[in-house]
Amino acid sequence: GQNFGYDGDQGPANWSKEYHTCIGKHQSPINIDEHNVTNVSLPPLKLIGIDNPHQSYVTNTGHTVTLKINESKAVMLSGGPLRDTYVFEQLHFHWGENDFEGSEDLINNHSFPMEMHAVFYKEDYNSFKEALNYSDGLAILACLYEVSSQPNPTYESIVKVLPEIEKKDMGKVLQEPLLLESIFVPDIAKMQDYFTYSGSLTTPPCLEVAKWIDFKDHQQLSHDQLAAFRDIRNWEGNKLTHNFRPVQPLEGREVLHNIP
Ligand code: BO1
Ligand code: ZN
Repeated sequence: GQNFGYDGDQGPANWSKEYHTCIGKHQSPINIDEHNVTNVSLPPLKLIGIDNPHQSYVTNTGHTVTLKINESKAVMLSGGPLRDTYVFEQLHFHWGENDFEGSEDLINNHSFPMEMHAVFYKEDYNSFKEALNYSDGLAILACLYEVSSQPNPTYESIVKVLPEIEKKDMGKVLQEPLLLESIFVPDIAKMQDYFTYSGSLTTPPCLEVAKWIDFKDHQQLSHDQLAAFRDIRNWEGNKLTHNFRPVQPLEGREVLHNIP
C-alpha cells in the first residue's frame, strides 16, 4: 500500500519490511562527498520545452506536493549522462521540520532545507509506470534550496495554493502558466555543473531505476515559503512536517561531477 511515513513504525528504517527493494545496494539519497567524485566532461545536458509557460497543477499526494503540466511530451530531457530521451512526468518537493534539514541528498554531509525532484521517464517505455520496470527507466533532476531573507517570487504561485490543498488528494490548477525553466534551474548558465550517479526512488517501492542529476547551484526560498510546505497534511491527516529519507550507503558507486 501507500501507507509509508517518515516517523516510527512507518518510518524509513521500517520500509524494507514491506518493500524489500528498500534495502538494495543502489539506494537514494546519498551523501555526495565533493572530495570523492570523478570529474568528467559529458555531452551537454539538454532540457527542451522549459522556456515557454505551461499550464500547471499541484496536488497533495499525502507524501509530498506534486506539480504536473497539462501537455504530454512538452518537456524533455536528454544528453549529459543519458543515452536516450526522457519525458517530464512530475516534480515534487522534500522538506524538513526546520530550516536546517529537509534535503535528501547531502553535499559534504551538509543538509539543505528543501530539495526538488523533477522526474522524467524514458520515452521508449511510453509511460512512467512501464519505465519503472527498467534500470534505465527514469532520470531525476534534483535541485537544492537555501533559506533566504526575501521570498523567491518564482515560487509564490505554488506557495500561495498550498493552503488550498491542505488535505491529501486535493489539487489546484495554478492561476498563471508556469515557466519551468525558473523552477528547474537556478541559473541556466550553470546548468552543466552537476553531480550524477545511479540510484533509486527515495520512497517505497525504492526501485533502483533512476539516473540522478543534482545541480550544483542552489535556489533560495524564504523561511515563510518553506514553512508553508510544513503546514500541509499527510495521508493520516497529520501535518506533513518533514518528508526526507536519510542517506543510504554508497556501496562502491561512483559519483561523477560534470565540469562545464
Ligand atoms: S523520488 O523522486 O525518488 N523521490 C520519487 C519517488 C516516487 C515516485 C517518483 C519519484 N513515484 C511514485 C508514485 C507512487 C507510485 C510509485 C511506484 O512511484 O508517486 O504513486 O506508487 O509506482
Ligand atoms: Zn523525490
